[in-house]
Amino acid sequence: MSTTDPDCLFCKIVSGEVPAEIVRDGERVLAFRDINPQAPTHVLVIPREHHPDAVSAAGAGTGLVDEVVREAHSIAEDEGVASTGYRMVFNTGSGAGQTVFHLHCHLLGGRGLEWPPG
Ligand code: IU
Repeated sequence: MSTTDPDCLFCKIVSGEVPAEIVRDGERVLAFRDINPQAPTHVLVIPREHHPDAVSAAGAGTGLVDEVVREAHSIAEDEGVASTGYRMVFNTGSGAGQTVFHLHCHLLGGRGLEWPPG
């Protein structure tokens, strides 16, 4: 299976073809600030490999979802939002608002987060 998709926006961020404000540049995982932030901290954590969503990556048994979650928590600590609470969101499917079909975890924090979400 190919680990990149030439038409995928986040694969282009991984390759450097599309610019992003990188906050973590790991061996298997990359994190960058969302260009349309919904909270003072809004970081997207993605695997370098292309997987359309969290479920397909988990099904592949790569451990990447674990790694993404651990990285998001570590970034939350660095951003100073871990102690007050933060949200991780994996929009899955277009009906849930997924627009980029490359697994990504939205890390949101730094403001009050309501429940239920919109
Ligand atoms: P979604 O869960 O697939 O809707 O999230 C995609 C996110 O990617 C969304 O919050 C966009 O603002 C964000 N994004 C980005 O950070 N950089 C880009 O170049 C583009 C979208 I296009």
